[in-house]
Amino acid sequence: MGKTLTEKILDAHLVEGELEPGEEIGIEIDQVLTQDTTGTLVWLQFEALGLDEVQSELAAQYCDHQTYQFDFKNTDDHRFLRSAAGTYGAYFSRPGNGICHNVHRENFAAPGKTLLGSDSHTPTPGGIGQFAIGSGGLDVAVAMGGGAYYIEMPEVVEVRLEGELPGWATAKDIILGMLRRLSVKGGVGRVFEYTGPGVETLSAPERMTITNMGTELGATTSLFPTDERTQEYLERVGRGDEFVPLGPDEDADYHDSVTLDLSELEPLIAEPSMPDNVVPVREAAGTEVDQVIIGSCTNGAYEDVLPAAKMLEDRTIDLSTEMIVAPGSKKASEMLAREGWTAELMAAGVNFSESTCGACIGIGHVPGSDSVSVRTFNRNFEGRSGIEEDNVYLCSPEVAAATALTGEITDPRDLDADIEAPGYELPDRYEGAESDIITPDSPIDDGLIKGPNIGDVPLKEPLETQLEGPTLLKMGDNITTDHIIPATQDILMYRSNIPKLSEFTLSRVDDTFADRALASNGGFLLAGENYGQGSSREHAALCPMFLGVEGVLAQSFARIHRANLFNFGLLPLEIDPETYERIDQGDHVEIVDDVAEAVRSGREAFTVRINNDWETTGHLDASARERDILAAGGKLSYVKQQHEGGSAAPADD
Ligand code: MIC
Ligand code: SF4
Repeated sequence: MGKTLTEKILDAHLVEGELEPGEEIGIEIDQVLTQDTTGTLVWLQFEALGLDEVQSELAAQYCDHQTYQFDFKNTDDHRFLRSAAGTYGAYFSRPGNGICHNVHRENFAAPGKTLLGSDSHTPTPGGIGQFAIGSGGLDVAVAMGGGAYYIEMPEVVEVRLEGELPGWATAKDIILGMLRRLSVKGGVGRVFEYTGPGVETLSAPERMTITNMGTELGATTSLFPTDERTQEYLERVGRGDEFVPLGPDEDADYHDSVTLDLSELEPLIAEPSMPDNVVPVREAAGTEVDQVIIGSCTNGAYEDVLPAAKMLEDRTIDLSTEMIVAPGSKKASEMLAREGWTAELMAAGVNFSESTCGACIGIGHVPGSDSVSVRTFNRNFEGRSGIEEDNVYLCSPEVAAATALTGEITDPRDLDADIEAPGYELPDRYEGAESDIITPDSPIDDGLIKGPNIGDVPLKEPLETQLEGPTLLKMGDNITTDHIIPATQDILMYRSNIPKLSEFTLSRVDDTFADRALASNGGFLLAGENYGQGSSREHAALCPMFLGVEGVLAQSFARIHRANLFNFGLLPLEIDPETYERIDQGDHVEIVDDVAEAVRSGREAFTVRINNDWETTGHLDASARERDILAAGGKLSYVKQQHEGGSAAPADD
């Protein structure tokens, strides 16, 4: 039986385990990326591990999330990151140079290589055949130190693309169509491999819109084969020599297969407040819109802004609607400016932002109260835009531009006949100043520069024998990391100061949580399905740990967050729906038996006693390595122990 492309790349990087779905495998990581809001912990952990030089082929540090530097703490973080990149040997992309995924794909992403990034949209270059995965920062620190990355071997699912996109349908509609079909849980434990005749109809950047937003399906990653379209892209970014032909065997054995006929697609839109709340645009048409934004790592590239610019050329946007364009990279900004498109957009009434994540996480351009915002982003989780009861819709740049023209959600097919579908066009060459990437050998920094807000990473004691405490909070399904540790400006500046950041833990669900958790000296979180979906931010595990939370009982966990819980020594137990229903907030939870011993010995079923009254079972689905990490009180302690035990490379190696 032939191999999938996933199996081929993983096979070439395998250092431990077998490529059997569900089995834990260790893979070698060629490239790592990190960004400003997760990167500070990455480097603090790299330092705490006693490592002194980047060991992976390439490491890149981006400053993209909080580039407005509203507070000196953000600026200090950026200076610290530059000093860390300089000290340890990573590339440094200066604040404002663009979103990590956009800058990485332009400069470093390479087919056939593995990439690990402390950002959940790291899978973006899957569109050019790179096996790219998002993870918590500690896993990135270890991989950067030369250690393997461990994951459960995912099921590989074929997504067969037939036909060709009609007129106004775009790559964004392909991934929105997938979300409509499969939901935000549809990709958990899976890799989506795109195949079929429809693949060659899509350019590399279009493919990267799809792989970027595969994260919203919960997928481990998404992957396209490479072909002339990949080569064309690599040549235009000036790295044609990095092209490698890659694809699955003809008789590859997929776990499952989904077929999507591109010719049947139409413009789609995700309604508030979940990326899978997708309907055809025509069903939402007519809704009045206050704000339109084109940008983000999904649809902020040069090729994404261009169609909107063409649609708005010599026209003006609706007077009651504001429109902002935030190009994904400074190079895209520069190219749009040099070609005159920035001026066209400005003349149409559009405002430009620097290249940043910004509005995607509620930093700038926060929607007004009781207003509607239409964005080309990938996430519209409630409150993520910076206002609690927001109404954020997600769509393609074409739908966004049509909407800005009319002031209401508009299917571009209903625009005046003189506005034609602009199509999708790559520049002949991606050209711009190169001065915003500082190379590892640059003599700028040697030695870490820490401002007063940059603290240490707290460590947890080894797992105790007795675990008991109250159910501190009962939550529903699909709780996101934006609920656990929001990313808005007021909070984001504390990403390097865990004691302070912890005060905001779960504040969007219950603002008394942090105080109650600290006062209770231990306790548990209770949640429904897909707990911790969304971002890779390890703060969502680290802060509850700092507040004394000992474990999470949930019906299921999102992949990256589950790994982060192990990494910070929190016990993740799966419970069934009846148990979830029966336990109330405040109920006393006791894990019966010697927990540390049971974890170490491989026990899967744990007896959980509630209120000293009734018992149920919680399941721990964990590899031997994950159990050791948990028992040690988290991965930092575990790796240090191993390191002290004589291993030269970081422990996981
Ligand atoms: C996001 O899109 O939620 C973020 C902000 O990029 C996060 C990273 C973070 O929390 O810093 C992610 O996707 O991992
Ligand atoms: Fe930035 Fe938004 Fe992309 Fe996250 S999803 S990397 S916040 S643009």
